[in-house]
Amino acid sequence: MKTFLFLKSAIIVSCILVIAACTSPKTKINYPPTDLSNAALIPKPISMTPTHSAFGLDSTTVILTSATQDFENVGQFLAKKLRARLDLNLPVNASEGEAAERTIMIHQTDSLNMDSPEAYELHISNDSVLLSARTAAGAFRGIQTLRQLIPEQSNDTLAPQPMWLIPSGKIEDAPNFTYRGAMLDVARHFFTVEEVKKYIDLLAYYKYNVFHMHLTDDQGWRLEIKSWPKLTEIGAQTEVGGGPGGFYTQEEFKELVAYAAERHMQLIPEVDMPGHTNAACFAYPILDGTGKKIKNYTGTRVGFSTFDARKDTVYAFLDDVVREIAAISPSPYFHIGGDESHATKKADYIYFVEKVEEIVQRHGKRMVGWNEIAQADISSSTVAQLWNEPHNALIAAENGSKIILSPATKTYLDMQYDTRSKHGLHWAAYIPVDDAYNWDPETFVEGLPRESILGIEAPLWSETISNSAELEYLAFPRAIGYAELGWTPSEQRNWEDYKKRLVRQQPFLDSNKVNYYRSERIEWEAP
Ligand code: TNX
Repeated sequence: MKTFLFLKSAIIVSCILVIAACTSPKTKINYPPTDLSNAALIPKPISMTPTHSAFGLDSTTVILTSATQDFENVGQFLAKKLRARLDLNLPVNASEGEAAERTIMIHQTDSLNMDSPEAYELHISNDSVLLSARTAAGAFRGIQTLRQLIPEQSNDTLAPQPMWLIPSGKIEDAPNFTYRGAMLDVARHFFTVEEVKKYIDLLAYYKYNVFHMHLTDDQGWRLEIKSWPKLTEIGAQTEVGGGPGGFYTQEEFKELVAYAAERHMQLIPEVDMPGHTNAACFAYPILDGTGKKIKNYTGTRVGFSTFDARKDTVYAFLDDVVREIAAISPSPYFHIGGDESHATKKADYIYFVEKVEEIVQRHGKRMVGWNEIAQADISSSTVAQLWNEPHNALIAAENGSKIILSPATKTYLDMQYDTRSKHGLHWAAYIPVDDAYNWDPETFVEGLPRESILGIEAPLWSETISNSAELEYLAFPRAIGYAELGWTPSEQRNWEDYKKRLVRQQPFLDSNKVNYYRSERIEWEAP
């Protein structure tokens, strides 16, 4: 019986392949469904070996996984996405699965050619898809590749039910950088839990593994701190332009952490200090170091607020804040901001950063800070995030610290595309879609050794945006390019080739109602 079913499915797939090759294209460009090397994968995998046939994904397909819960969860995630997109209800690890004629097997193995924990291999043949990975994170990255390989249209010609042809062959893949992040500023404007989740989910599709939340700034404090309730009772009620603001309860924050973790992304919380602290000082004036009367702030200036770096109460406060957040944040990192503290004396700034590093470490976390923190005597486990000062990144690297690359002129998602952009700023640069892609993180900072680079991150500051549509206008399609800069080695990146693959993200972006910017430098197909 099993052999018969197998033969039947092989015959159906072969007939469909012949018909697919002969029928006239429904869309402008027809990509042969069986040529893996034509697949529009972003980020581009390290190696692809086509075998010029296809796996027919249909309602008889079953998903099987290694027995551990984390691998089973990856299978469930795939099933959930296929249900939503294709209306296919594929069972995961159902008992009758063993006898199925078409299987997607997600399997743990220690013998892969590449040693990154996020490495995976995909072997796609006529009757099976075998996804092998060392860890569930690797399997999860492989699942994204598989999702991207499923064509928009099913071939309904001969099979009794719709069938999606996935090109056969072998993919071996692993990331170039271990850290591939995106940051969202929820302080200048508040974004709801649902809006944040939507962004995280889109980033996961492109294999991001870090989501950094800029939780506090002059205009608002966005996370409940139980021991200092006025931070949100008072400090969360404002935002740029005078809107109502908002904050996340600790339960909601945990929900976001779990949502990211389900996508094998860590969520890094940032509490910006000693500058960018007007909202905190407005809630608790005792923290203030400017000596001025504090009012709430809904403008967009920077560099006017500071904690009092010489006051014990400030460190008692920070100990509570870091303790409460560390308790609900599984990420090994805690981001202390540290940027643009123009209202803090230099000696006070250095003293402050060193004291806060101790607090962060006492609560079991590694500190991350914007490049200014390299002025202090930071420990080598601390990470510096470059945004504007290569010399400070070099100092930090010499000291043994790892560097996250977020140069404002290349990676700032809040920079406008061009002079006609509806949202965004342009103090660092205009960043059109090709400029965002055409640079090399490994050589960007002269003299910075490759081994000092942890990875790249694209920050999205929210002075000019306040909802998902505006966020997506700035983030997409540029964030898709940063995904490839973080994952694919530079020798394998090429703008002309990338541009063609980017156009083919359109169905995914449209079906997910992503308000991407239709840059004229990309030949989008008519909607
Ligand atoms: C600089 S970059 C800032 C932010 C602003 C951003 C606007 C950095 C560490 N600080 O406070 O929102 O420019 O582009």
